[in-house]
Amino acid sequence: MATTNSQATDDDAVMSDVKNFIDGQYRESAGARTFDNINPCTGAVIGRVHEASQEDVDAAVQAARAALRGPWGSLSEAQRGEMLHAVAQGIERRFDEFLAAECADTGKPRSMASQIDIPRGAANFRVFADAVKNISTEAFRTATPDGKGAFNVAVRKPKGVIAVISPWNLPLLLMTWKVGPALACGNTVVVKPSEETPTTTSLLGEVMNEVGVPPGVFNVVNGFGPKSAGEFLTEHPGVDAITFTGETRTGEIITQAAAKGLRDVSMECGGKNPALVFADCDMDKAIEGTLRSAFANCGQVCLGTERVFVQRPVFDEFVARLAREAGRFRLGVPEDGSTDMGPLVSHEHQRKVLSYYQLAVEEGAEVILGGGVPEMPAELAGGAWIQPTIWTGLTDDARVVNEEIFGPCCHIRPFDTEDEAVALANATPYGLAAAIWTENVSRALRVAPQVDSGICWVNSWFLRDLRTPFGGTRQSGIGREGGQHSLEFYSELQNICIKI
Ligand code: NAD
Ligand code: 6OD
Repeated sequence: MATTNSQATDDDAVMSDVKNFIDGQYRESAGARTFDNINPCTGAVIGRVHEASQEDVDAAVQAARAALRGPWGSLSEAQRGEMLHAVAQGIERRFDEFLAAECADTGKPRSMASQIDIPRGAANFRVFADAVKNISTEAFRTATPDGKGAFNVAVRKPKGVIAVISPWNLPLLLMTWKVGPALACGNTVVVKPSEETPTTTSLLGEVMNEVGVPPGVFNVVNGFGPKSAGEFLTEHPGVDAITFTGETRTGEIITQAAAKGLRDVSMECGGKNPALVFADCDMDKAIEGTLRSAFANCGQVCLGTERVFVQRPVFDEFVARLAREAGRFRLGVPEDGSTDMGPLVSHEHQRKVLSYYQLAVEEGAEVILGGGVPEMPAELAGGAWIQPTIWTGLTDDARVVNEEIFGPCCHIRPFDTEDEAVALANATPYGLAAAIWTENVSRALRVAPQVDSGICWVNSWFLRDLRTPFGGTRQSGIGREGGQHSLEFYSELQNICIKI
């Protein structure tokens, strides 16, 4: 057992050796199983990951349970808050390591990870460490028959051991988005990061140790979903609540697991998000915003736009400009400062996205841009590269305009009236995010509440304030996180009634 993740050498190449982090110690898998960590830019093996067995998951849950009763449980909110501020500083101190690990696992441009992923990893601890100090609970003075009365005071307590199941698209950001508030509320956590991108979650264990977070408060088990660490953890009776980010289908399976023992769930799932571009928009802003919302992170953002509806008078101009700008994207490796877009996360995901590119053609799309695999230099030929792609001309019932693809692509369709735009936006079983582009404030105020989504941006996209409610309607999820909503999910209210 070790307190740091070590490096394994293989044929003289230095590779990362990503272990489970249990009770403050890095541990190899009790089942001695490992799997490869692949760099999506090249297809090369860059490390090995120790796959947690049932025994490892049991040990992690047990450590988390014991830590609830240990020194962690006796800290005040302010003391926990100080420690979480120290965790944020620890991430910043080791910024370059987190950045390199995140880029190696995902292939995303450094420019993006250094401005969004890693800073948000730190901010997710700071914001909730402070928020927990500022949330009040209710109190009531109650009449009683003897005339003396009673006081009712609600107190907030940790929920217990929280299982955090996180995806691969924004690994550190989305994992800490849950771990930050969970720890701020006094819980302990067992995290199962995505098998595709385990490194930054594992590295966070070192920071926890460096700043003195007690052993067992933060645990990491690596592995896959079904019949692996994900299932072992979500089925574990020692887990009190489950917070999940990932595909809707996985969310359904985990919700069923959580039903055993009536454990609470927070589900942040998929989307098929619309953008509504009105003729009265600022076209430069709408183009710039849609370029980001459709193609940032190679289209692998749950909030991303895959359905664009453009009012007919500006439809041709919008399509031409978006295609011209997206056609200029430079695909490349994270370290190259001129890279606009990296690869998809894996060959498996590339196969899925390419199957939709093929389907779009079969369903009768006009391919305005892309539609296949780009030519890359020989040293990148093994990577999961994909072209940014734009379609028009599909019917409203086409699978490509109804199913989440999670790639750098969008379908653009014209509309005439506001009512038609709202109906089109809502014609989906999902309800995560939407963007409206208009310079008419009255229109924005009229349309936004009619769109069935957890978040609706007007003249912006992915503009985040961590105090605001975040989550989706319908198949995009259950519950809200962010600000006091996170604190509500990660804590239990107890009413104490005191008879005078
Ligand atoms: P995924 O559902 O395949 O995997 C997410 C996590 O769940 C991984 O850690 C995986 O190992 C684990 N998992 C899979 N099957 C499991 C099982 N049976 N039991 C327990 N754990 C299991 O999702 P992904 O491919 O990693 O991420 C992409 C998806 O996530 C997209 O659908 C995207 O829209 C969604 N997403 C949603 C949000 C949001 O905030 N709503 C944010 C990011 C991503
Ligand atoms: O910004 C966030 O807090 C958040 N949960 C973003 C989700 C992005 C989805 O890919």
